Amino acid sequence: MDINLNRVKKHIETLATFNATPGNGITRLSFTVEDRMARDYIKEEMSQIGLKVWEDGYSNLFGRREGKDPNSPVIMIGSHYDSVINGGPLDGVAGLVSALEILRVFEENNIENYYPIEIVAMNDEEGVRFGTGISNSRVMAGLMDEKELDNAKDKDGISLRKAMEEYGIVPDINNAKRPKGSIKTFVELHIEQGPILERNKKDIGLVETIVGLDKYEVTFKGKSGHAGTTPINNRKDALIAASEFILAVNRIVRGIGDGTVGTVGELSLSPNASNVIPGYVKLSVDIRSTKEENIKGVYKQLLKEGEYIQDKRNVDIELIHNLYIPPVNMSEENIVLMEKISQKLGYSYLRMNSGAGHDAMIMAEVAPSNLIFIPSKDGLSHHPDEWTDYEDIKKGIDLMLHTVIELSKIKQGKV
Ligand code: HGY
Ligand code: MN
Ligand code: MN
Repeated sequence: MDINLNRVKKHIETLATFNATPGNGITRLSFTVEDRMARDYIKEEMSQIGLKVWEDGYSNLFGRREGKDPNSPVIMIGSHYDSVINGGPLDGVAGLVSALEILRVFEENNIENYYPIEIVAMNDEEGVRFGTGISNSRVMAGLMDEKELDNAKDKDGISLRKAMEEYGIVPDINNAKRPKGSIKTFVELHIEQGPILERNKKDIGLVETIVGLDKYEVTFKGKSGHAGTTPINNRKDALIAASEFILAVNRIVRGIGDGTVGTVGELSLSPNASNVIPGYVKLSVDIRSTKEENIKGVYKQLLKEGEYIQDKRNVDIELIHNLYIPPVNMSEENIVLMEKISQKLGYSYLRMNSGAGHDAMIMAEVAPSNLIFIPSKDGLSHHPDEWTDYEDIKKGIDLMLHTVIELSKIKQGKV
């Protein structure tokens, strides 16, 4: 029952070619031509494995291996294949190609599964294009409001709904919502995107908690004006106010401590001319912590800081919440199972938390969910040099294969 690493390599290398920035990392944003090319490739592979292939009302792509009991809840495996801008070839893709390989091995070895097994390929986990993210799993969990389809817009003002329609999908998020109890468990293999496994020389990370995530955008409305003739103490300089706010994010997060992190990753200003005082700035704030009170604490302090800077700089400041997901625990029962299997396979493992957000944190709302981490070289991710050695990917797939075999068996005595 061997994993075919050449197949896995081929998938990873081929998917990397569906890329808007060849030569500068991977850029494959949601509902773009690169997304379409990757999706067609994944569909083809699913059909070749003999899976039933379909898309739901939100464009989630599924490949189903029927179970002995087709009406029982499904074991769902998979990940996302969209990327950040100039990212790496494995974020999300490693989990998706692992799922494809696992069902290929099931097929080749005619492994029996009582519960149906579904691969899900998701294309809007990162949220880079529309600013929210993990939307595929939020729709399945019934956690996406219809309004988001029209409110979420990309930098050209194209709404999520319009982009989906141009992509060939008439969105129907009710159709995509999975009935309670219809998913038995969700398991996702993912690169760690951090240095812990490599530093501790461990093969596998068994995630216990995924950090909570708070994403908001902040706008600064000042007044543009002539850079030469406007006296320095008579300005409403939006960029000065934004700069003080950005430093405050870092100071407040450090003050909260406890592993809390905060990032301002996006910033746009207008009119963006060297001889004009910036009249408008918009920036993103991304706060993460394993403790909800830390995330809320940062938000509370930033609201106060915004009021202070607003008065001091005479610039209107507004914080607009885009997305909030509380910290979530993975299934302990499945972690214990994976510990046993790792021991049997002779793979070293570490229980750990995830500082990155994943679809598994949403799927945990509807079913026991788990994340299997594999090491990231130099802990690097969201970067062109993101990498995991194929031997390490193989160990992760091996663990996941045996875990899915166990999970898809009917428990003795239960029919
Ligand atoms: O942002 C994250 O944590 C994930 O990579 N989307
Ligand atoms: Mn990811
Ligand atoms: Mn990512």
